[in-house]
Parts: sequence; C-alpha cells; structure tokens
Amino acid sequence: MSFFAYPGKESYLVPDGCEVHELVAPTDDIQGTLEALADAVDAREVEPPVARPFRPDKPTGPLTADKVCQAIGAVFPERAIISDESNTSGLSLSAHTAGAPRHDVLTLTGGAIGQGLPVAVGAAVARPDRPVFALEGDGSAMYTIQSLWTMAREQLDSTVVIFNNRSYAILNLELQRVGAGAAGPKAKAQLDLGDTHLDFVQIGEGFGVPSVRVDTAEELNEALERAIAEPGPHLVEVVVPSLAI
Ligand SMILES: Cc1ncc(C[n+]2csc(CCOP(=O)(O)OP(=O)(O)O)c2C)c(N)n1
Ligand SMILES: [Mg+2]
Repeated sequence: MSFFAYPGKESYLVPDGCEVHELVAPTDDIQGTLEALADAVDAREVEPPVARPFRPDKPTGPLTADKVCQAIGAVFPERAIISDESNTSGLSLSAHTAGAPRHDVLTLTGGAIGQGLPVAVGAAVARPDRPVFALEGDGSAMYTIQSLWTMAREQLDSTVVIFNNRSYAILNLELQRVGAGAAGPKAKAQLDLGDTHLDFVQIGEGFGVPSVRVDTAEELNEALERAIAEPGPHLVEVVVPSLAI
C-alpha cells in the first residue's frame, strides 16, 4: 500500500491484473534463495555495475537547495552515515553523492515526521567511529529538535544541516496533488513558516551545539569543512529558497 490517498486514484502499488509471487519470506533464507536464483539465471560470474567514483565541484555563489546537496557530495568523508529528512530540499542529494566514497544513507520512510534527528543520534551512539550527518528540513526539525541537546550532552560527532526554506514546502505539492488547486490564503498560510522566524543558530546554541548560519556557497563549504574537522556536534543553518510555492 502507498500511505497517501488522492481523490479518484488507487492507493495500492500493484496494477490490476498483475499477479504477485513471493520469492522468499522475510523470515526465510534470503541469501540462500538469492544464490539459488543467481544459479538459475546463470548470474554468478556477472560483475555488478558499480558507480564510477566522482565528486562534484564545490559550489559557488548564492545558495540553493541543490547547491547544498552538491557541497555535501563534495566534502563528506568516507564511511559517513547520512540521516536524510531534508524532504524537498534533498531531491538532488543522490545525484551528487552517487560517486562519493562509500557511505550509508538512512532514508525517510514517510508516514511520520521528525525521525531524521533522532535517527542521527542513534547512528552516532551506535557508531562513534563514524561521522554522522543529519540533513533536516526546518519543519521536520521542529518535531524532535531536542535531539540537539543529546548530541551536545553525549558530544556526538554529528553535523546537522538545517534546510531553512521557511516552509512546509512538500505540503504545497500535496495540496496540488489532492486537487486543491485554488487553495486560499488561509490554507497556504498553514504551510508557511516564514512569518514567525525560526532562528536555528540561537536554538542550536541554546542546546549547546556550536551553530552557524550561511548565506553563500563559499560560507557553506567552509562551515562543513570545519564541522567535519572538529569533533562533537555542529549545526549549519542554510537559508534556501523553497522549491514549491
Ligand atoms: C506527525 C505528522 N504531522 C504532520 C505531517 C505532515 N507533514 C509531512 S511533511 C511535512 C513538512 C515538512 O517540512 P520540512 O521538513 O520543512 O521540509 P520541506 O517540505 O520544506 O522540504 C509535514 C508537516 C506528518 N507527516 N506527520
Ligand atoms: Mg521546509
């Protein structure tokens, strides 16, 4: 099932007339089954395609969400763990990290909100030997912002990047998808976080996390490199235009 429902649209993922065969149940022998499948289709010797190693250049100039993803792809260290709840701002993250050194991404599964920061805390507690990055939308961050305090208290080696687009931007897309094309100003105002400004630098500092706001790509590159070089938690607030109006 998909968890979103749109008027007049089916919310299940298997098309009509498509029969589903279960290859192996989660509790069965998954590895053995895949090996048997590889034998059956004579795929044992096939070399899997591997992405060619490459890093994007560091971005320059005024910031966009895409450039933030580019900067992260340019600098994050090998064996990093990325907890991604950047929502609309992170759409190009995988394009910029496809050829990056080996790392793990803990993705948003959807259906809830605020998982990114606590998941980063869990990753950093579990693997103190690996640098952790939390990529967070401003709206999502506010659901579990107290994770910053745990990062400070436990001195977790975590770099939190807040994409402050001053919006629940993705819900504007959802408004369009449900067909509410002529959403009025009251509805739109519910998704706008700009009028009462959230200052993530003050919030981060208040929880004991060294925090900085950046407006240009050059400042961002420098802030990320400093956060990576210094142990303990850091917060970088990036002010970016919203992808959805
Ligand atoms: C408990 C809960 N409340 C509300 C929502 C609806 N919701 C989904 S995404 C979202 C906003 C995300 O905003 P932000 O993190 O700033 O990312 P952006 O959309 O701006 O990229 C909200 C409120 C939800 N999924 N779960
Ligand atoms: Mg947002």
